[in-house]
Amino acid sequence: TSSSTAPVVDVLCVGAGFSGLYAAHKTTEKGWSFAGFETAPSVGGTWYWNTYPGARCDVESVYYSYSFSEELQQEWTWSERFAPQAEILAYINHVADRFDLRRHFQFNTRVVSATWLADERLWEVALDSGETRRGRYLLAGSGGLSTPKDVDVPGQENFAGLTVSTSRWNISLDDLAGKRVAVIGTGSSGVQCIPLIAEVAEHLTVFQRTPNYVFPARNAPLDAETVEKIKSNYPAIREECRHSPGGIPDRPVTDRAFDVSAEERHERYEKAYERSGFLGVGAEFSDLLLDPEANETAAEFMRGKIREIVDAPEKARVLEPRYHPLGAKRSCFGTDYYETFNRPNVSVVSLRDEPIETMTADSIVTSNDFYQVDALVLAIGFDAFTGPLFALNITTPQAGKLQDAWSDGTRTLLGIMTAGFPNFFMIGGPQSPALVSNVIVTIEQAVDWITGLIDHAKARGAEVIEPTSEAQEDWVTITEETVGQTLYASTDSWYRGSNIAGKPTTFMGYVGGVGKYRRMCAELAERGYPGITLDGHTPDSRI
Ligand code: NA7
Repeated sequence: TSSSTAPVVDVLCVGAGFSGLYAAHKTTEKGWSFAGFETAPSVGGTWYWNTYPGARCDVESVYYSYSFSEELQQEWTWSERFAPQAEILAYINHVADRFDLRRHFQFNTRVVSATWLADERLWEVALDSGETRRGRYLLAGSGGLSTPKDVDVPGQENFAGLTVSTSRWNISLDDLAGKRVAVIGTGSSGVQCIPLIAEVAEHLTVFQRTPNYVFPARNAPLDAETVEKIKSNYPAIREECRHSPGGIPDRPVTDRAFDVSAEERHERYEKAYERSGFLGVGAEFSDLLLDPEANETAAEFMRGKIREIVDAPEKARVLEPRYHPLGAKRSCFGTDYYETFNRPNVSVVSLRDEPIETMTADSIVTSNDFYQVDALVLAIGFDAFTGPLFALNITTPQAGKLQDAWSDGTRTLLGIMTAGFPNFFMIGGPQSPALVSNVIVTIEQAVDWITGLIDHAKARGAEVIEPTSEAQEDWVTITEETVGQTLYASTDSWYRGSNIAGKPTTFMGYVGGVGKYRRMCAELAERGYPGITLDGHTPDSRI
């Protein structure tokens, strides 16, 4: 079963999404050999799979795109402020063709395990085809939101009607036409597909567990003038993104919610609501994610909007978010989301009031009632960050399996490396800024930094790169102290792993900002990479 004839490569890489493609480009340009593996038949990663109606990015496309090539950013023109999934996928395909990257990947191929061969100082990946491949470095470009959460809706296996998951959408919207449809889940995916399903379904029942804050996306076509303005200034805009908190041009605020009068606060929220996006209501004051009372002013503003939009007071009551602070769990951006609940064919069931007890062949049974449905749409989220990594069964002789090393919580250095797993690098991994930023900025930075570190090691004739456990503890402390000051730390969400039963709760991101993170990474490089051993040696075990 082994392909011992296949050459040993420099870089083995999992995934042909934004991460894997840039890694392939960057490393092969350096002349390193590269072998990538992708489960899907083609490139795109999360944008390959998430084809549900209404799927689009809620980071503006002019920022949510690669910055490594000036030619690329000049020749590609985005059509909308927030590009739909199909356009983002077309862009990724364009990049793959333009830089001739497909030839570096084996598609329809899943990595089933990755094992560090300590004597040979090589990684060996086993593929679902039965083949194995060996390489010096293992890169995980497997994504943060790529492993769908297991279905945990009681009795779902009894349901005999059409069932589809947003993250593996394989039907057309027409297949839901004239049907009684149930959507379970009201995170970003549910919020994006609900208004479109409502237009075709005979009846749509939304089963909502936790109402979230849904801001108007304010999507619109991009006019030629805006595009021209951005393109003529792209390098500077990209530079601003790289040094910003969130990977998008910043709108710095220094004043706190109670620094201004109630009237002024309201006016500012109104303007922010018009602007929307990640620099909208949730970013209007500097303390909204720090002070629960400050946050409550923004939360109550949003509840007011919902009461204004939704005609039926009972529906509005159910839709009003009240179980978590605004922004502490991923905010959603919708188009006609709350308006959709004014349609006569749309109803909402609060699972907080009446939990699902079971399902039958054609109904959902709650503690109070039963709802007859023909089709079930699951928008229940992902096993974020660690799900895709653990699926790789990454093992070393000294540390065992990654899932065992992290059984009490995720531990990384910079979200890029982890002790006990030499020559293993994560692109946009847990405890990097990927979680709460424009992920493309973090992906490019991570690949550039990783290749810089490998260059440094090669220049010294070192083959094995590994963080010390002391340095890793330093980073874990930094990420925990940074998040500990915020309302993220006390809110249950997929950010912390609390959407998966039994998953240890560790916050999955560094929330100090991409700019600050970039500086810290650069500084480590300038200092000769303290905290990282090269063939067992390091200038300092701490960062
Ligand atoms: P999310 O944001 O994790 O949302 C999942 C939704 O599904 C959320 O409303 C959950 O309610 C709900 N859910 C999950 N399991 C159940 C069960 N068993 N019963 C009822 N409701 C359930 O995933 P998305 O795909 O929408 O978005 C993921 C990210 O993609 C998003 O944040 C962006 O970064 C892009 P809960 O809140 O847990 O009560």
